[in-house]
Amino acid sequence: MQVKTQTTHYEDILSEIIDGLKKSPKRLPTKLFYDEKGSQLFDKICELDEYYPTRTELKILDDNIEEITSYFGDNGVLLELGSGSSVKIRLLIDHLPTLAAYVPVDISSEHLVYSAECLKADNPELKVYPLVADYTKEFALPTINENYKTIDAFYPGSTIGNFTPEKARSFLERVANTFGKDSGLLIGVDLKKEKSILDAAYNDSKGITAEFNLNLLNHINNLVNADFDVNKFSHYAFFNEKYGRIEMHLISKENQEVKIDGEVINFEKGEKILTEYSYKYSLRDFKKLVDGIYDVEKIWIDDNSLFSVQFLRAV
Ligand code: AVI
Repeated sequence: MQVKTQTTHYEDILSEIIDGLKKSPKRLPTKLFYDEKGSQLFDKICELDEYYPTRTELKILDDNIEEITSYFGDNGVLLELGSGSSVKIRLLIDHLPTLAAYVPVDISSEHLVYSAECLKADNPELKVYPLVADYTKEFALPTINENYKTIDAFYPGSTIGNFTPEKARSFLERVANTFGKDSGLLIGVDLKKEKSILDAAYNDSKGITAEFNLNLLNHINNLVNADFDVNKFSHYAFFNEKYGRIEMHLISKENQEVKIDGEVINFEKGEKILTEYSYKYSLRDFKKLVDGIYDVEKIWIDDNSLFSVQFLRAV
């Protein structure tokens, strides 16, 4: 199994970090949650009682898998954007008997390679083309040495919610253009709901989400020669009803300065760094978001209307 890597350059990451910290309010790139440790912590989040999205999406997929996979093309390539949970993709693969190739795309190479190898071990016939890439930017499909007729993508977990609506729309536009008219996109979209359920999902009692949020600083220390002291920051997350989004921040516990590749950044006690948005949609708002890019062909939701899985077709 050959792994293709489309690297992001050190200078680009460094300037993304420094530019974000020079903004007011300060912010850091959400994608930097996912080093090896961050990916493991995210896996743990997915198993938490309070974090309903993963198990709800999985149940929707499981309950409707025959119908869902009937929307995929025969002899197709299946691309997974952010190859997180192998459970969900295994479910799809098991119900796509004519699948020509599976292309998992992820920014975290260790996690990607490990999951791809496990999948391959259980499905020796499956053609797997792992691609290490930042799919939030322009990326090229790896060369696929199989005959295939269609390309469909899978974008689970409501990761689309981690973009602002404007950026989500331009991202989906790029995906639709890359894979072409009539390509399908099976996407998980988290729905608006009671604030207490949302607040609890991002402030779990075991503190795993806090650890995940703080680990971003460790990752940056390792990545770009920075000296963040993780103990001097705390986790803060809440549902902002006005904007329909979870906001995750790190709060500086004291006045402090942090050096990043020679550059000094000052923090005041109580100052926040925005690390993540997680937008929640109504079905109507999401349809509006993709209007003119994708047709919404079918929507599946759970009995409590917590989460939706939608099959979109590029127009
Ligand atoms: C990956 N993404 C969809 C998760 C979310 O719910 O926005 C990331 C996450 N952040 C905190 N908990 C989970």
